[in-house]
Amino acid sequence: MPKSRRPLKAKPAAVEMSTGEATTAALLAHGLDTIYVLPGVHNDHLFDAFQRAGDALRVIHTRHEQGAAYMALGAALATGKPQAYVVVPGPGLLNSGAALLTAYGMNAPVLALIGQIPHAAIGRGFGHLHEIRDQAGIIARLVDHYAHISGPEEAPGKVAKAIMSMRQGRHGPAALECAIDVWGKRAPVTLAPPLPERTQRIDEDAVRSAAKLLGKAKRVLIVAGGGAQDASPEVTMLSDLLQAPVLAYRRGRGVLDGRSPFSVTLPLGRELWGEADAVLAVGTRMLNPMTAWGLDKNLQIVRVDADREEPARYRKPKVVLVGDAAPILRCLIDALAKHNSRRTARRDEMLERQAKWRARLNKLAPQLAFVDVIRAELPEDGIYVDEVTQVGFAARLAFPVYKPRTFLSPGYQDNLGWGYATALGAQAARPEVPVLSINGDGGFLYTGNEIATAMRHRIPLVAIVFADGAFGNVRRIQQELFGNRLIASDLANPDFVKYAESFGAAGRRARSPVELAAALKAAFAAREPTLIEVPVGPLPSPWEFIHMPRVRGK
Ligand SMILES: Cc1ncc(C[n+]2csc(CCOP(=O)(O)OP(=O)(O)O)c2C)c(N)n1
Ligand SMILES: [Mg+2]
Repeated sequence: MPKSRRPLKAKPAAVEMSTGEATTAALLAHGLDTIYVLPGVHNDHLFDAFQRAGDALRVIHTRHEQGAAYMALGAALATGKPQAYVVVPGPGLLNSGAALLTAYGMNAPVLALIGQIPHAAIGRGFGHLHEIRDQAGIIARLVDHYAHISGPEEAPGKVAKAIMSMRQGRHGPAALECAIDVWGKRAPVTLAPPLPERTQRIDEDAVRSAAKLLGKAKRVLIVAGGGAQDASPEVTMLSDLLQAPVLAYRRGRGVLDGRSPFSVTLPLGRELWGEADAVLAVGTRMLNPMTAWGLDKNLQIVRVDADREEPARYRKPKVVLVGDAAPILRCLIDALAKHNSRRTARRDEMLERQAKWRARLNKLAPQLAFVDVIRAELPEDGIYVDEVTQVGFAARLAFPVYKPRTFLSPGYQDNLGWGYATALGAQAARPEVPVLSINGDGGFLYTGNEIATAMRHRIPLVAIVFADGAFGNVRRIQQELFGNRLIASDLANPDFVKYAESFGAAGRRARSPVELAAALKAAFAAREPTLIEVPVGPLPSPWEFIHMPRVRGK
């Protein structure tokens, strides 16, 4: 037998490259093929490395750093995979801050690559361009994993660790910082493959306890959060085995197909919470149900969470299962074979209760008419990106989501203005499916400048602006709770159709749900950047369906 010429485990050869090149090579080795950026002198050598990477790396430059960071966030949420953005230090970092904060709150794998002043000057307060006091400290407060790259040889390892931190355990953002005079430094570098994922150990005793508890319970409610997005088949099967409705309000939508009568949002979810004798919470903080709707000793809780700290943060549950949801739930399904009770089918009951609540929600009929049109026109696998606006609030209650990762809602930050740029990132990362961004006129102009980015990079995002000439939500609160003493809530708007057209994008106006249906049909067929203005008047308040009183406990 001839001797093999290729040793199986050869140590990869060192190649001389710059820190920027080593970082770029490491990002590519981890499967990142797009990067969202706003350049500047601190990162010039990194950008030169991007340029040299050629077609291997798509570089999408935005018009504001928040746009770059939100785009990376939208791409991460739409794909479930790590995404990265690059900004200059100081103002660049701070401009991206709200998006990074939101990525943290949403456990989204977003990597921030941030420039720095000259290495030797860091911490000395000389007043270099874009200097900010204790940048490392500021970043470290925003993300769980932060590292400083001090030279080319350490870049691959630091990128690998950062990316590992973003997808291991509780997912989330990470940041890497590098000085202006270090990105271009050259040295021999050994590139390494991505770190192997650690296999998780599942606590079989806890699985058995959970199966016994849930198997015996008469009325189980499943609560799904963002951590359940990759466990859709398992949650669906458990819902069936336990005849348990699945409550998801924002981050867990689409885990159970919204066409199932067992798929529940608010307010029906609260009613079911009040009746449940057991809850299976999957990848959710469950803050609102526990604190607003109440707890008592008749409600036994099983929590599945990737973060060991999370389950007992507010109240210690009966059973805790730590790790990724899907494999844990598969073990739970197996264990239930032995412990589950015989159950009567709840399908008819759920159909009836869904219909009853939909009738009560008719108070929001003006918004719901738009929600229904959007659902009818957005294809089954289309991605809907939420905003802090009236039609958005109604959609959180009544928009049926068919598939995981197709309803992106900003989580507990609920930060106005995240929507357009986040949707642009989702569309850049998932060019094969239509993405729809909905906005109020207040929120839209936070990142509406990124229509320029949609045009420059031909990203065919379709967006709606519901224009009521106001921070409508704030204005209604002032009217209803503060004796109509209006302050800082009226808006002077551009003509949004002309605004879109001035960028070369398609602008349309739709004055009714019927006209919106036609505009959406045309926009999804054209596949070009489109902005649809929908003029609206004041809309009825959704809050009685969202902030609901206690149903159990004291
Ligand atoms: C970053 C941020 N700033 C402020 C707010 C407070 N806020 C909530 S809703 C709202 C007004 C939204 O106005 P608009 O986008 O026009 O939607 P509308 O309520 O009019 O439909 C404001 C200012 C917020 N949620 N996030
Ligand atoms: Mg408004």
